[in-house]
Amino acid sequence: MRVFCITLWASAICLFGFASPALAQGKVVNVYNWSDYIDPKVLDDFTKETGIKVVYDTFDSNEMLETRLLAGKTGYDVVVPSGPFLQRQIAAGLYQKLDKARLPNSRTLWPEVMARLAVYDPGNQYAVNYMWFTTGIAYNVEKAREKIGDAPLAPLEGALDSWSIIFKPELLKKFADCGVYVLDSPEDLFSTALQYLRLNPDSKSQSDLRRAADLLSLLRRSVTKFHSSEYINGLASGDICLAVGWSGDSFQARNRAREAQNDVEINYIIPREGALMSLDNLAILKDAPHVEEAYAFIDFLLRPEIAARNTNATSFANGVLASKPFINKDILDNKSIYPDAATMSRLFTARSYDQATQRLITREWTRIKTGK
Ligand code: N2P
Repeated sequence: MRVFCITLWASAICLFGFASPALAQGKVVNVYNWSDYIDPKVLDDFTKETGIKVVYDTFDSNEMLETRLLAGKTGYDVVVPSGPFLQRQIAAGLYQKLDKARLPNSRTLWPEVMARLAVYDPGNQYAVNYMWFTTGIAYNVEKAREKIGDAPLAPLEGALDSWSIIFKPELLKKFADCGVYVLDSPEDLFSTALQYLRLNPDSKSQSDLRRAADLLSLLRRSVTKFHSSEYINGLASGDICLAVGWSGDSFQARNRAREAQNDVEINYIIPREGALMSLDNLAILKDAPHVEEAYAFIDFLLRPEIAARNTNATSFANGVLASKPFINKDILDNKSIYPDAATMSRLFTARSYDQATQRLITREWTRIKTGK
C-alpha cells in the first residue's frame, strides 16, 4: 500500500514536472529498521544523491521483525536483524546472498566485527554489520546516589557497577518508586541472568534457563514496564531513573537530557560481571521487490562518512572500521560504546534458540512479565 501511494505521488509530481528523473521513475527502497537507529538526514541525502525514495518503517524488537517476516510477503527490501535472529532467518530461507561486488564500500568493514558476525552467518554470505552494542544499565546519576549511596554495593567512582542492582530484589526495590524499565527482549535478559548466575550465558539447557527464569521473575515487583524504546525519553525527562537498556539508546537519553538542559544526568555502565554484546545487521530479503535499490542503500550506509554520521547521531558503534576518523571524539573515547580490550574481555555473545527452547523462552518470558 505504501509503495502504491509512493507510485501515485511520484506520478503526480511527474505530471507536474517537478520530480528528478529517478523519482519520476518511482525508484524506491523499503527499509525496516530499529527505532532511533539512524541520522534522519542520511535518508534525505541518500534520496538527493540517488533519486531513490526511502520508505522507512521501524520496530523495537526482533520478535516484532520476525513475526512480520514469517507472516508472508512484507514488501520490505532491507531489514536489520540481530545476530541470533539472522542466524535462524537465514536457515528459514528468508534472505538472499549478498554479491559483494555490488557493495564496493564493504571493503571498509571492520574485520573483527565481521568475524564475530560470522558466528551467525558463516562466511559472511548474507549480511553486513550495521551497528554493534552492549546491554547494560542506564541510570539517573542523582537518583541512584540518593537510592544506593549508603547501600553495601561499594559503588565505584560514584557509579553503580554491578548487575546486583537489577537482580537483588532488595536493591531494585529502592528504585521502584522512581521508575524502572527493562527491555522487552528475552534474548537479552536470559543471557544476562545466566551470566549473573555464573552459568554459561549461551546455555540452552532447560534447567539453566529455568533458573534464569526464576531470577527474572523477581523483577516484576519493582519494574514499571518491560519496553524496548520508551526508556530513552523516560530517562531523559527524569520520569524514570533506572533501565536495563542498550548502550547507544542510553547515551541518546543522556544527550536528550543535556539538550533539554533539565539537570538530569544519565549514565550507562557495562557491569563488572560482564554484558551481552550484540550485532545488528543489514540483509536483503529473498523476495525484495527492489534489489538494485537495496544494494545502493546498503552501500551508502557503509560509506565511512555516512556510517560515522549514524554513529554520531545514535551513539551506537558501527561496523565500518574506516568510519573512525569521522566519529566524534567523546563517542570514540567512550569505553561503554567502543570498549577497550579489557572491557571487551567481559563481553559475551549468544546464539539462537532452537524451536523447542524458543517455546520455553516465550512461555517463561510471559510468566516473568505478567506472573501468568
Ligand atoms: C536502536 C536499538 C538497537 C539495538 N534503538 C537493539 N537491536
